[in-house]
Amino acid sequence: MWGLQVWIPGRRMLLLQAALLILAHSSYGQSTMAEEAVVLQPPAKESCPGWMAGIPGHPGHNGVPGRDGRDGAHGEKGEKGDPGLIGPKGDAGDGGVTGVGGPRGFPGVPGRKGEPGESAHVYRSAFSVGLSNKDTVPNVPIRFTKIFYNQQNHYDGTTGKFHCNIPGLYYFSYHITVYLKDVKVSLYKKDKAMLFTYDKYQEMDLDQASGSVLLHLELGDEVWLQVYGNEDHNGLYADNVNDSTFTGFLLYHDTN
Ligand SMILES: *[C@@H]1O[C@H](CO)[C@@H](O)[C@H](O)[C@H]1NC(C)=O
Ligand SMILES: [Ca+2]
Repeated sequence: MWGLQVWIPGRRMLLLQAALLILAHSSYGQSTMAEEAVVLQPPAKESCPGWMAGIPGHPGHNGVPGRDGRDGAHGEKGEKGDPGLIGPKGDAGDGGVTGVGGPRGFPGVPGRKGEPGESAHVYRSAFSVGLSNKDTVPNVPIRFTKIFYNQQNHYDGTTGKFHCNIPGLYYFSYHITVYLKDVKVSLYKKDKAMLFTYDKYQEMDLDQASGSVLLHLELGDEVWLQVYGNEDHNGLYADNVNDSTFTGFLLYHDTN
């Protein structure tokens, strides 16, 4: 084509190029067909000139998997791992041996004065009384109206009886001046004579009769002095300078 390229003025040159282009294209197509035929042919065999190409066979089946290989050699020792979690708390250990006693400490500061206790007042019971006149009546409680001590008022001057407000052990005593007549006197507890005292009066004289006793009293028990017998044994006497007294007090209160 390039060899035919000569100078042709104007429109004629274009027409000639188109014709040549068509001719070249058809020639190329024939050449391609010839090449495909050649590819299908197996290599030529010199000894068998009349041999013809057959149909290609199918691909073979996959083979059976091979056996496992031998174990590999041991690898290198790995790096040390991270520390594990903290375990649970262990059991308490046995008690230690008692240590040696320490030195004596310094004396402490004295404490404050305590409040007054109530018991000291509650457990008080005492009386001491005397005759105010010599006109005592027999067979009834003797009324001692001369008061030496009767802070708790457990002795009743109007009845002549001591009234137990605190159960416990009590001490009682009496000192009687005897004048003009004999004296028979008893100490009573709950309407029962517990203690007896007798003094025989001597004429133109002045006698004393006395007695003392410990008695356990329950709450509400009453104790008093009383003349037993008749008017002949009613020689109790008292004046400004000769007393007849009756005394009692709590020795121990019950603790139960
Ligand atoms: C009482 O005692 C006094 C002595 O202190 C005596 O003088 C007086 O006579 C006594 N009373 C009686 C009634 O004896
Ligand atoms: Ca006597």
